[in-house]
Amino acid sequence: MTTAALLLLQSAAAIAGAGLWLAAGFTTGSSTTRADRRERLIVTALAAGGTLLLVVAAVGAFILAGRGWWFAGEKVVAGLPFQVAGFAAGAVGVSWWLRGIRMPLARTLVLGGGYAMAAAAVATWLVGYPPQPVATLLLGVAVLLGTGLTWALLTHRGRRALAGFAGLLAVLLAGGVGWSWLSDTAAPRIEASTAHGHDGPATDAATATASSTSSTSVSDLRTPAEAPGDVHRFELTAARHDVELASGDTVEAWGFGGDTVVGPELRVTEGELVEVDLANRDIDDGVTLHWHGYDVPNGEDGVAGVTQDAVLPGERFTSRFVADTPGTYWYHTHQAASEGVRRGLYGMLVVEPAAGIAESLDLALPVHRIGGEVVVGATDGPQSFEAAEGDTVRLRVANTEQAPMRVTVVGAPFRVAAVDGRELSAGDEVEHRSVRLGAGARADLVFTVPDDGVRFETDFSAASVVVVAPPASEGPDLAREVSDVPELDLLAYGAGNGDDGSVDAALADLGPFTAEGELVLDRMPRFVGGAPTYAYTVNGQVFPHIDPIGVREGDVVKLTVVNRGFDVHPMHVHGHHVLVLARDGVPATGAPLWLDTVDVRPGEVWELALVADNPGIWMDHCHDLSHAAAGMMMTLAYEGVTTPFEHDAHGNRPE
Ligand SMILES: [Cu+2]
Repeated sequence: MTTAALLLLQSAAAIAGAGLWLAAGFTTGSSTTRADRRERLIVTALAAGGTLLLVVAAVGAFILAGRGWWFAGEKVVAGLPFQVAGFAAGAVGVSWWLRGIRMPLARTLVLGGGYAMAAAAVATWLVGYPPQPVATLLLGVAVLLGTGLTWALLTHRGRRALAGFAGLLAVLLAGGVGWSWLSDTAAPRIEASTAHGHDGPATDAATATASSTSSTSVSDLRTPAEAPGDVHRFELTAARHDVELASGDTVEAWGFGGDTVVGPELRVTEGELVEVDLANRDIDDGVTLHWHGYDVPNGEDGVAGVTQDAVLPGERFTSRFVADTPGTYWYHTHQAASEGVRRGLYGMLVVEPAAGIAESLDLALPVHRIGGEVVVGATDGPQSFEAAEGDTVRLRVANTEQAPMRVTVVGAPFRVAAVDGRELSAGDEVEHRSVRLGAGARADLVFTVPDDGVRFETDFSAASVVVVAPPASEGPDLAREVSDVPELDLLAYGAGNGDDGSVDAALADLGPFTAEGELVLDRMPRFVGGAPTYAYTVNGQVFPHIDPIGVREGDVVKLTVVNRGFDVHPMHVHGHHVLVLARDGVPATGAPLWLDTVDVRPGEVWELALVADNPGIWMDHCHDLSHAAAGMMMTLAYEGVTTPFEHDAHGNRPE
């Protein structure tokens, strides 16, 4: 059984088990005399069924613990004690009730047991991972107070007892909500902790002096004025504009210029110095330019509230970076992006190798959804490109959407030549395979055009297909559902068995790990920006309160990313690529796979290596941008780097 299915089954059993015990408690009725045979049968059956489900939940928790403590921590540490105590109370209560003795207390025990089991079930959402002692304690007190209130009701203790228990419960609830709200107002945790070297008040002054002299602002981590390379300049103006889609619909889009949904393609050559002037005409929320997958200096990274302020209407910002890494990238706003990117504030960035492109045709096609249509490149609906038979084509595909996408090439074998802007060595040609791209990810597909051409398809839309074919042909006439095409496993793709080409060799080149980080992804109720939210969490916290992954320049960082939730999380790390070591304990065996966006499905565990070679404060977040807006953002922060920008000032919204 998959870990995701186990998580679901375990939670369902815990909830249903508690539900049956509570039902048994309510069925014990209000009469003070011994129940009739039918009532006794019902209560016995409910309690037995509830107990069976609790056993299923407990076994599930232990199997999950075997898959990784991240999946089961709170279920074992908090849930199991609640369940055992609840069962003990409930069993005593039922046995008394069946014999008709100590009636009010018997029923109180059955109901109280049910409350404890319910607390165990909700611990998954309220206590989470890592298990929080305070939340566990509050749950326990709530169970006791609820049981006390029940006892006061059943024994007709009078108003004072009732009001006492109800009042304490209300205080507890208010305290829990208040504590959660207070955590939301606590100081942000965006910079690396400077706790290193502190060993007492006597050295505080010295440490402060040392760190102030050695600290660097993100504003100083810009591309130097004297950077080498011929300048290749672009101007982008962010503005609202109406776009007429091929479907005939007009959508109100936000864009970086032109009359299409997508912004202009920025195509540069390796070695050039790229300068992009951004102006904001009328995007009231403000905009920025983030170079997704291109590892620019930190000050050029374009994250509002972390590396710069949002560019408001009438304002400008110039990004500069040396294009020294050929590959396929994209750019988009990193200010209120969950709305801005969806509405069209994105485009492609292609860095061509200085030696030129080996293929005869080079296409860069982002895939996006707007106004209910799927736009491939600048076109929704079918489109075609001409190429002669025998021509080679490099198709650079970017998923600029929020959900994973599967793509395939129909009519010819193809090779995955690059992923996330990094070439893959010696991948074989494959046929009848699909490539899965998480939100934000890119792949370069290379193929040779046959006499009747090829068709490029995505599982986002059967209508928005791209045909590449000789002039006389209309493309291959093969009906195929992308979702039916088996998925190519990129962890086992490409030459990895040679001495030099393997993941192990790539890892050995990096040297031993000197730092580590663990990201446990989940969904829990939290305050986000002052509003109660069913939030997306990392290690039980939401932005900006998630402890950063703190590193020093030169560190080799082992990252473990775990998804305990039921949503896919395409985790994107800025300024760096990560080498995939293993997924669910299975080592990567293909060509070394360097990603900037790791699509972590429910129940998955990814082990990654990152080289800290680009100082700064870097966002590390989910690229399902609605998840990012609901808390799932944190930083990879270099010691000694500070930011003068504030995540909640100047209209900044870093997501
Ligand atoms: Cu997510």
